[in-house]
Amino acid sequence: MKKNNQLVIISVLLIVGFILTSLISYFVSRAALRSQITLNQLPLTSDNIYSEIQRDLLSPIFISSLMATNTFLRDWVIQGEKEASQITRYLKEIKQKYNTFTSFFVSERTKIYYHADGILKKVSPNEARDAWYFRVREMAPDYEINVDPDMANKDTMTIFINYRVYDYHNKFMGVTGVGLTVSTVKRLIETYQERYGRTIYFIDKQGNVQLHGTNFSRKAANILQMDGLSTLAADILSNKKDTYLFKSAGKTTHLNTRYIPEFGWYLLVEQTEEKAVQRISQALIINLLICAIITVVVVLLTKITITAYQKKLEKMATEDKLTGAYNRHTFDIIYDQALKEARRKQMTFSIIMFDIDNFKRVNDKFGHFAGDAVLKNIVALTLAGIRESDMLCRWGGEEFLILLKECDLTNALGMAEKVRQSIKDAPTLYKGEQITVTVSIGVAEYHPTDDEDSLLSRVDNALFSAKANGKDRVEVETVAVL
Ligand code: GH3
Ligand code: MG
Ligand code: MG
Repeated sequence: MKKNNQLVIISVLLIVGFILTSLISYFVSRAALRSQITLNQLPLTSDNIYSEIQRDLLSPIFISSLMATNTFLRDWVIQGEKEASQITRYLKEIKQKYNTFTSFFVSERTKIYYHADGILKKVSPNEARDAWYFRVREMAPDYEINVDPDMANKDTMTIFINYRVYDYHNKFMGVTGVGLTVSTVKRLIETYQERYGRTIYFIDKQGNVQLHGTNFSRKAANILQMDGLSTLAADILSNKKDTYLFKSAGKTTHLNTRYIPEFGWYLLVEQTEEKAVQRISQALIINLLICAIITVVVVLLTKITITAYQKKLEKMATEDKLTGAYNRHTFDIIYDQALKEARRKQMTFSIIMFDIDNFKRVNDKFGHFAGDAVLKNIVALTLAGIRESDMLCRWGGEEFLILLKECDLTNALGMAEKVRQSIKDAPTLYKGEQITVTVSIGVAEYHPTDDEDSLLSRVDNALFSAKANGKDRVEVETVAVL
């Protein structure tokens, strides 16, 4: 019972310890992973995309500035915009040479919109689509970058560089510039999506999705209507912070936002943590499995060790070290049981007591170790001669007791004689010497009037008689009948 308690405590300690360390390492890893996503991966992606966009815009801005200061263009306008073919040829050359998506000029005087393929229309302040022109006309900086559908190209989403044009007296005379498709930005989005499983898209200041990759799975067109994002929309659109965490379709999603002033848009980079967390979860399961195996092995080993140790202790407590016969302490217990049993069941039992004759001489002649060998040999011989239910005990130095259960005096006498003879007949071999010893034996049978001492003193007397009567013999002492 105690042994099992210890095992239960060890198991519980191991299991609790293992589970705790495994869980702690799981949560630490997950926190590290999350901060890596939010502090590292997403901002880096956002930075990269932003710097690519800026790099892509650099050369169109330069081209547009050249167009705005081009003397041909300005002279042609000053001279009254006579031949439209001249300006469209110029715009076409710009478009072809610099591989832009479109190129244009809008005249302030005539409000005509010229582009590479001819005259498109006249811009009007009443037309919402032309609002950009009237905005640029009023603005202070030399140019703006604007993302709009291109009227000249089936309303393809286009990044326009709108550059103000002045005549030689610094008077505003129109707007020129080039347009680029958003395909480069789109390609960038795809690359990041494929390589890192990130979702990248742009929203305008109202939250409308303006640009996204091919596998964009959100159904709503505005983040205000998006699952998980709607509650964050206000913060995102006011640029309150740049990292967010939300649940969408049951997945924990990390979001990084960045305002792109060139477009007036927000760049949103999202990543779910499920895949990466899955790896950590697998590690957790493997950890727990290993821990379970270790626990089972440790508990088994402990059980085996404790059992073996306990057996050893039991042996030490009950047996005589030299001979392996029972010790006196054990004899007391068995003897007590035998007495009680005999009284209760009205059964009999007998006791044999024997002492080696002239043992001192053996020690003197052959040495103490030879004496030990003789003692061991006698125990072996005796054990071979008695029944399994009989119990041999080393009573003193070279004195032994045999408790014979359910055995009357006659049988006990026979047994004693057998023991005496077998010892006499089998000398002990020690370092080439043959040591023959004899034993004197006393026998007594239990009598219902016996207490603990009386039976033992009878058998002791019997042994004394055997010694007195010449040793190497068996004597009996019976209860004196009054
Ligand atoms: P007796 O026939 O009268 O019994 O003569 P004895 O020589 O056997 O006399 P006694 O019983 O007095 O001597 C017992 C001797 O047994 C003395 C002691 O040194 C020896 N002895 C007791 N225990 C051990 C033991 O464990 N090993 C050895 N080698 N000798 C022991
Ligand atoms: Mg003796
Ligand atoms: Mg003795």
